[in-house]
Amino acid sequence: MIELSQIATALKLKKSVGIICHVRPDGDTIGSAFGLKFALDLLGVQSDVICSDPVPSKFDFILDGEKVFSSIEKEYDCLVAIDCADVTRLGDLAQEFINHKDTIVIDHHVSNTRFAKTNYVQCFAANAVNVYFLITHLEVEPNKRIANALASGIMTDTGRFCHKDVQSTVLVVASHLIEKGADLNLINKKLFVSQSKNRAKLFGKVMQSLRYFYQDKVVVATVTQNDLALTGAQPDETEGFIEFIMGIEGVEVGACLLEIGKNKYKISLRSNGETNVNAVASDFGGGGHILASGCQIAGEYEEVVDKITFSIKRQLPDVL
Ligand SMILES: [Mn+2]
Repeated sequence: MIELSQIATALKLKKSVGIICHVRPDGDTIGSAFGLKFALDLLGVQSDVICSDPVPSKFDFILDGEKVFSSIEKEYDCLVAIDCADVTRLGDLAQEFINHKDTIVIDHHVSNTRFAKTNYVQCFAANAVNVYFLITHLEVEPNKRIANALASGIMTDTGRFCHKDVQSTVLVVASHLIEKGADLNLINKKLFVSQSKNRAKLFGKVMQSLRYFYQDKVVVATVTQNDLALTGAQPDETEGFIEFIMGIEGVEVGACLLEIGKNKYKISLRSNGETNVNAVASDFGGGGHILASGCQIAGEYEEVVDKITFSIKRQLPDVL
């Protein structure tokens, strides 16, 4: 595999870099992308962050006055895909990425398909850790905005340092980011604690209609278009629902079904440790990590629930 130092050397020679986030952006893709952008700023390399989906306003403090472009509006020397396991994660930007002469992937997903010309994939709990090491090779001292961006990525993908896959290296990096001015208390408030009234209303509604399967080891939460309309909540406000249901006693696997169109569901999957949900997501063309992954399934609601729970059952140890 290519070394991060080689990627750093190549990036330093670019005049302009387009940094691409994945669709339905989360704190790790946005934090990693801006961490890299702010570092390139310090080197005088022009860069833009691009995402084909809208970026929720809760990430504004990471952007620190900068903007996210929704399309590729100019010729970049190089395109870098950040936190994207496969090319479909780039949404509407996928084709332009494939056609570009110089492309780099910086990612941490075990399921990464190596879809760029240069691919760097290292399975730290958050991709922001990979970007931190890349910045080290760029020989840039992280400033406060870099520190906050990368720490936001780490806090997001580690579940605030609590996921099972959090390596000690991740905390060493986080510690260095605190030294450089990362404000974990602020990040926690902005990304995890603050919510709209509508989101609180949706949360209550969804938690009242959980469904249990296979000796209650599997729990399914459902968010319909109707739930969103009734409560006024936005689809991206369902973040955190899956983590909540994983705390229910006896639950081994959780699935959160979000209706994203007629007979079309986006499914988030979590495992408490024994079950490989990356394998479940792979059954439907999705992927991610062993303990956290996602996919999309088209079909009538009951049919989708049946498909996903059956696939989970095949991965569950000791279910009759
Ligand atoms: Mn990530």
